[in-house]
Amino acid sequence: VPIQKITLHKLRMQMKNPFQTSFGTLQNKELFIIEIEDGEGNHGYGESVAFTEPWYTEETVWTTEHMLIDFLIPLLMEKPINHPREITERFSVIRRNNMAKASIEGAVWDLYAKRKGISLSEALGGSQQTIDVGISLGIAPTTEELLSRVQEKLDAGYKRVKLKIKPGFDIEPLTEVRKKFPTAQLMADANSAYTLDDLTHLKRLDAFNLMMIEQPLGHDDIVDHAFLQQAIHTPICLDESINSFEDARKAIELGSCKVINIKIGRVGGLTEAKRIHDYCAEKGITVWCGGMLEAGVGRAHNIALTSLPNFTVPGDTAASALYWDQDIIKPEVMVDNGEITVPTGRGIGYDIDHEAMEKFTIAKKVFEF
Ligand code: OSB
Ligand code: MG
Repeated sequence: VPIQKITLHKLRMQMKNPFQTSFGTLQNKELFIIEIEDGEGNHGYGESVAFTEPWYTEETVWTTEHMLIDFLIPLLMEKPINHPREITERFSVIRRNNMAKASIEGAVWDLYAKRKGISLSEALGGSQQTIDVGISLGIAPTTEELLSRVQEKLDAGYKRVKLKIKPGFDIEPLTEVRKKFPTAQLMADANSAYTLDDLTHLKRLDAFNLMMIEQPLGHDDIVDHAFLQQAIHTPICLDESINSFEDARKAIELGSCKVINIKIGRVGGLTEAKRIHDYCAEKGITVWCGGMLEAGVGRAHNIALTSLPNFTVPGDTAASALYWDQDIIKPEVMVDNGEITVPTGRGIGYDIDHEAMEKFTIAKKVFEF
């Protein structure tokens, strides 16, 4: 894969609705679109997913920029690569910084697929032509407000509703939502808001017939989660705790979860994400694709990944219009009756809306080779 030019487009985009989790509220998103050109007219695109503050993982927009400029771009350019799957190993001399790694790895995968004239889905080995879509709802100001948001999303066809919970916003909203929607596919995500001291409290969540509870305990824990999984019936899904294939293998071996939320950025790229997917298929562990409130390029990568056969549970990658007044891809991501049609065009299968991208760009850096 020849690389002649790399452009880092730094964007600032305002979210349509502030997104509240157990650790804070997100209103503005800053991100990098990484554009890689082969000098033969092909452009590959990747998106960075770290937030401006390190509350989800330790990475930020700033550390992403530092890693890309000072380490990852020089490493990528050190010697040629024949296939994007070689990048994971090339980058392994850099500890962690998975979101920075994934942002540029994704751009190379897109470029690779475009050069071959195939879709990113096909390049990854995807087999699903349509994927099921769920929605992640932030913590709402009131239970009434939450109920109306759930109603709206179920009416729109979303196949699964995930509610963000935290101590003080859990039993009551879950009781009300379950009462009003007795058969809805429902789950909860705590983003590490509890500890084993809350064991009795967490056992009460079994009453709500949830598909799973996501990351109830420590962001870096797999031991306490294994204990908790023994004590509750609701399947545990790990998000923050799984940052690599090795993390997944160990969590599965310990019995820390029955489900894994795979995020491309969190695990360091598409190659590692696929490896976890394949391993989970072998071990009978359910996987689904999480979201990081992405703009269109990141959304497109999630869709391509989700086309792999073991993504059997609706993911968090919803329609562009739920997040943005204007997205940076054409067409934007559309959800029809709770499904997204996996694009069949070259690479990510969506065109960049250059005008929109320019509008949101706050800085740009170009590297020519
Ligand atoms: O824990 O999955 C999470 C958003 C930001 C940070 C972490 C998470 C989330 C979501 C929303 O749940 C995912 C999305 O809609 O893109
Ligand atoms: Mg989560």
